[in-house]
Amino acid sequence: MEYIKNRFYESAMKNMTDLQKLRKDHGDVVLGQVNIDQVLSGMKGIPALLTETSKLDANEGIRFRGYSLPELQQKLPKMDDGGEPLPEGLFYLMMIGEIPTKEDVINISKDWATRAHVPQHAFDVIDAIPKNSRPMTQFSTAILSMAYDSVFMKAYRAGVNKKFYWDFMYEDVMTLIARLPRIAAYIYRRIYHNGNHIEPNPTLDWAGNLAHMMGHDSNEVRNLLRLYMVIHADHEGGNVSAHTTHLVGSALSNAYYAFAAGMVGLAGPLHGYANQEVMDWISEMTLQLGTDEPSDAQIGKYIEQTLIQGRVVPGYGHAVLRITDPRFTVQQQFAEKYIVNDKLINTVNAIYRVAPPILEATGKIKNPWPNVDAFSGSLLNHYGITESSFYTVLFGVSRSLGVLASLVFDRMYGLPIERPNSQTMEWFLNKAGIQSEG
Ligand code: CMX
Repeated sequence: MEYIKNRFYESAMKNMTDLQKLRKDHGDVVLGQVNIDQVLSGMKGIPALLTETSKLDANEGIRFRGYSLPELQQKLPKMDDGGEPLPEGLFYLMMIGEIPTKEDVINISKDWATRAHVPQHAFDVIDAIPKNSRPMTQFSTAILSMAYDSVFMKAYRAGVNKKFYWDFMYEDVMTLIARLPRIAAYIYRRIYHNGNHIEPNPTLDWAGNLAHMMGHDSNEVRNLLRLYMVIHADHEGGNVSAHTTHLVGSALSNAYYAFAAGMVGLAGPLHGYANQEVMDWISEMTLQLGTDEPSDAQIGKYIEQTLIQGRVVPGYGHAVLRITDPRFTVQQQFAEKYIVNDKLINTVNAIYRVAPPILEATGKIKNPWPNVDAFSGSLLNHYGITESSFYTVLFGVSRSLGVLASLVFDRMYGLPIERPNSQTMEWFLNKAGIQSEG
């Protein structure tokens, strides 16, 4: 729909003058100092990226274009009263910077429905991969296989002027987002339901259709997936999936390449795979203890054992946050609203009581509080989506909204190829004024 594209163009163009002014007249403004610890601890805290879609505050959590998650639950359009916000609305907000009307959201839903057809070769590629390969392997490979369809790549090869790159990137981004629920559901049904696939229903919203195609088609699951897609959509620009998508895109790789790379990053256990790890860790605990209703004392001992083994407690800690992740809290509230007495959710809540003081007492873990992944698996599990090895794929479908919106901004702003400077150990030793002891 040209309407959304035009609105994006108008709103993003307003920033172009600022961007040009910043680069031309204020390029020498110093943004801060970088110390050795920041570089050697994963570039934490270095302001190095321009990302419009969302901003993370260590002590408050994520804000999308200025709106916190509870505010978005209030303000974004919903399918029905009392339901959860539609991810289409969040996408609109990230792209345009304004809360959409219900009509805007329906426009996006319809646009995505018309683009949702997945080419047969993507299914063939999935089917050629061993069924027991990781779902994220199948997901990222299928995304990569669709690069064949990239209109950006074709336009680039045809020599289109760079000022129009954003337009072709927008087209690829919209098409790719539209196709992801079908790809994800296909992988889900292939692995866990004997390839018994469910055709899409184009009258449903993006997340509702995903619930439908996965075969978990109740109103509550639709609402859960709408919420899930909103809360996982973006976490400013520096996290591994967002940064990777941006970095690969900076080489003018198309959206399929860039997003597939971002998804491979999301698949790591310190990032999106943590949602499965949480479930595995709890399963191991209940198996070892011989009960699915462990006491706080038992949980505490298990956490200590995990730390002694030199493993991480999955779902806890964060590279930026220094509080309980609001995405955790929102899911906890969803459980309180809809679910009565689920043993796994009780255990997740008990871990939340027990883990923070133990993690804090180590003296080295900077954030002892739970992140988004600590809760999500238990909610999905409650509604019968018990296949935890699939959970990171759901995270990936959601993450497309933020990182692909950012990719359109990147091409709109004409951001250049990313190329930070690297140094040898000798250089760092010289800077520190010390000699090698090796
Ligand atoms: N359990 C045990 N140790 C932990 C820990 C946890 N949950 N969180 C941090 N630590 C450790 C680190 O491994 C590090 O140890 P070393 O000094 O021995 O290397 C030390 O505490 C300091 O780490 P930090 O500065 O507090 O945390 P980082 O920024 O390096 O890492 C994160 C952040 C999320 C990778 C880390 O907290 C972690 O591994 N958590 C568990 C995995 C997880 O839940 N990841 C999901 C994050 C959200 C997401 O992206 O989806």
